[in-house]
Amino acid sequence: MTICDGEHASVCRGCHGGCAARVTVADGRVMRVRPGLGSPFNLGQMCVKGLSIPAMLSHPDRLTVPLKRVGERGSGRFAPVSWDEALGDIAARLDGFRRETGPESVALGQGTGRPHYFHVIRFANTFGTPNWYEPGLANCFIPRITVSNLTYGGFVAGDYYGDTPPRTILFWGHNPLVSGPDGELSFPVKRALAAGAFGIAVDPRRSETAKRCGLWLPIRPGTDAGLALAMIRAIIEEGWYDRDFVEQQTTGFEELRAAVDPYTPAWAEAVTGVPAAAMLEAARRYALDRPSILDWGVSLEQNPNSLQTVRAVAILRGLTGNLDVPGGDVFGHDLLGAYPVLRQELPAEALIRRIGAQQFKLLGGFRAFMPSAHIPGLFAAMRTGDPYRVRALLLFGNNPLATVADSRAVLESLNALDLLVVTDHFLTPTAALADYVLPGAMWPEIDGVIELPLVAPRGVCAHRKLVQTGQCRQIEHILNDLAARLGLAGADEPLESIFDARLRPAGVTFAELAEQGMVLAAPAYRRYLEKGFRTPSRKVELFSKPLARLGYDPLPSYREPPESPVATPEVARAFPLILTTGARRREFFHSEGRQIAFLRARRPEPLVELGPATAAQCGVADGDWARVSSPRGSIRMRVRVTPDIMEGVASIDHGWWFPERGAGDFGALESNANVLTNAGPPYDPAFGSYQLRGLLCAVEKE
Ligand SMILES: Nc1nc2c(c(=O)[nH]1)N[C@H]1C(S)=C(S)[C@@H](COP(=O)(O)OP(=O)(O)OC[C@H]3O[C@@H](n4cnc5c(=O)[nH]c(N)nc54)[C@H](O)[C@@H]3O)O[C@H]1N2
Ligand SMILES: Nc1nc2c(c(=O)[nH]1)N[C@H]1C(S)=C(S)[C@@H](COP(=O)(O)OP(=O)(O)OC[C@H]3O[C@@H](n4cnc5c(=O)[nH]c(N)nc54)[C@H](O)[C@@H]3O)O[C@H]1N2
Ligand code: SF4
Ligand SMILES: [Mo]
Repeated sequence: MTICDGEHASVCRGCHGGCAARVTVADGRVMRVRPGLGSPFNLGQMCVKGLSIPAMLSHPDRLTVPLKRVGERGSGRFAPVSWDEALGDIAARLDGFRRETGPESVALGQGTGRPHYFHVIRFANTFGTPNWYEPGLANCFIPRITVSNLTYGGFVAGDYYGDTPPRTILFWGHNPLVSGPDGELSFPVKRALAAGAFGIAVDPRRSETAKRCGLWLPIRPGTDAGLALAMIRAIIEEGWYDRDFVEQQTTGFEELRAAVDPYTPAWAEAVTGVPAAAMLEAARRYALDRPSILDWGVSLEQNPNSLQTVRAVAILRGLTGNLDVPGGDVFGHDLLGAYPVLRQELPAEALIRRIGAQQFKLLGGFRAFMPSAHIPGLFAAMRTGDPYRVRALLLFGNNPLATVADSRAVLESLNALDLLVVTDHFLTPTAALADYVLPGAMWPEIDGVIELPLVAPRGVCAHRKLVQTGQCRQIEHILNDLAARLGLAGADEPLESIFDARLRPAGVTFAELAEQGMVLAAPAYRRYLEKGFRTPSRKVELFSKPLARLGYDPLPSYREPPESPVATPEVARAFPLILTTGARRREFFHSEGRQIAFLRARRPEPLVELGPATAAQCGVADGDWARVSSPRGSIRMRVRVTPDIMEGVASIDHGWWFPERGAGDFGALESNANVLTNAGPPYDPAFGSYQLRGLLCAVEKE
């Protein structure tokens, strides 16, 4: 159903989503988008990405019909075909792979936090393949979610919405004023800082968020566990911890105290580069100037020590009692029921064949929160056939050539496939390699339900399809169509009845919620006083027995990044700078948005940021084009010299390609951060996280 002309309440899904929006439709087209009013999450504001949606919807390069490849792979030559022909052929080929080499030889991939997230998992389960992925997971959010569950029995996010504002906010490897909706939207964070909360930023860059903080702790990328362990030690030794909370609500305090003993402030200063006085000041304020929020980011996960890094930071909340209190970090409410992903349809033997499941138990194994395949392993299986050949890949809103580590290996893997199907909004470098490219709908063109904040929900919203562009389809409908052709379970269940079933705990139907816009749960605090925490001991587990049982260290520890001046001094001679990649930019969501003129005008080129002394050392000046190299390859980036970055560090944008050059030559590897990153071992032993931050590089004038 499409809706008639006029202004409609909707919800932006331009990133992980959730801003209330008002969409003006005329003649079946979106003419204008404005922020919706009344949402506590976006406070009547939207970002530039969200406001770019009219330009995205009607962009001349937009995919509007299914395409079939007619030239060589990579030639960029496609011909339009009907949906029936495309899906008929894809289904027949999937059926063939299923019979010839087993369903696990077909893999599914999707982008980060998409509206169709659970439906892709549902399709994988009913098709019988354990091999699905999302490009984050091992490197984005699964460590934070799993560690929160293990340590305090649920995910927490900052309480920016209640009557008690936070007094201190510790931003750790996180820049929410730009990156927004990962646990919070930017707008309430900005409000809390403006209202006087004292900010502390742990970041090699003085980021947009750090600039509004009272204390900036510039840290050597990849060494966060060292700083967190030293802060734990200081909080214990100085007696800054919450004695009552620790005594009554935690287990393993003495074991923790002994484990952190070696991590003195002097040791941590030498390892992390953060001055000891600043780290003590940060620890004291976070522990004592309460309530405090600890807002953590993806930087903690994009390294091969993600489990223990995230654990060390998570423990700070448990020691200081900043958990589940007004103005601290709070648990979510179960406003939505589980999505029917039909997990029972996936046979037990398939689970064992999931790539990476045996090795990375908290990513792909039975104890994993959302079991998925290990991306480097899966892409290796495509090109090497080890442990078996993955022959087909169906992608739904994912651009691995830009966003997965080691782009050259990704390219080789994609080229080795028998079938690559990409559903996207635009012809991306990845889509240009596909056998079929399918046109996906954008958020004003779909029905959806979303919880907010995304990870510790307090509210739930719904939005309806408002317009139709060309033959674009909502991905859940594409998957159901394929499922019907393959005779899979649940193919005919209407999306609206899934939404209705999920919304039962919120007490509304999809139709009602789309009409009223949002249901908010009343704030609730200190629920642990009644039932304890949802861990085996009912306490905050500073020492984790479940981790020990799985063969992982029950207490956090520091490991030097495997490629660093300390670990590999011989590599550091040729590549003397510390590399970090992917700090978010307001204008772009990962590899998206480069074709939108007003976004591109604001940020026309890929940047490498360097401090003045480092730039001088490398012989580059602000505005130069430079070669940035790592042991894996080299790319070109425009130099920005700024005092707002730690000396000795190079921070580069990720997600770059050049849509204006046309298919076949998108410049996919020219300025692509992932040419420099590492998809090889060592991996985090629990999650299989690989290295996107804390590597080595060199910069020289082009
Ligand atoms: N070097 C480096 N690499 C990184 C990171 C980093 O920090 N550094 N960050 C990593 C992280 S945390 C993540 S989550 C990943 C993100 O990786 P991706 O999810 O792959 O990134 P995107 O560029 O957002 O999305 C890929 C494609 O999905 C399409 N798309 C978006 N939404 C939809 C939709 O609703 N429907 C359809 N049909 N298509 C859609 C877009 O047009 C785009 O072409 O990148 C990772 N890669
Ligand atoms: N505009 C925009 N918003 C986004 C996205 C986007 O692409 N664009 N992507 C979304 C996704 S999928 C994600 S995962 C989130 C990520 O969002 P965040 O979690 O905020 O992560 P980043 O912006 O990648 O990095 C945050 C800060 O960490 C710093 N940093 C880099 N390396 C290290 C390190 O080793 N240690 C420490 N302590 N800090 C380091 C960077 O300088 C940066 O300022 O953003 C989401 N929101
Ligand atoms: S923050 Fe995300 S949801 Fe909000 S306007 Fe921007 S893109 Fe849309
Ligand atoms: Mo992410």
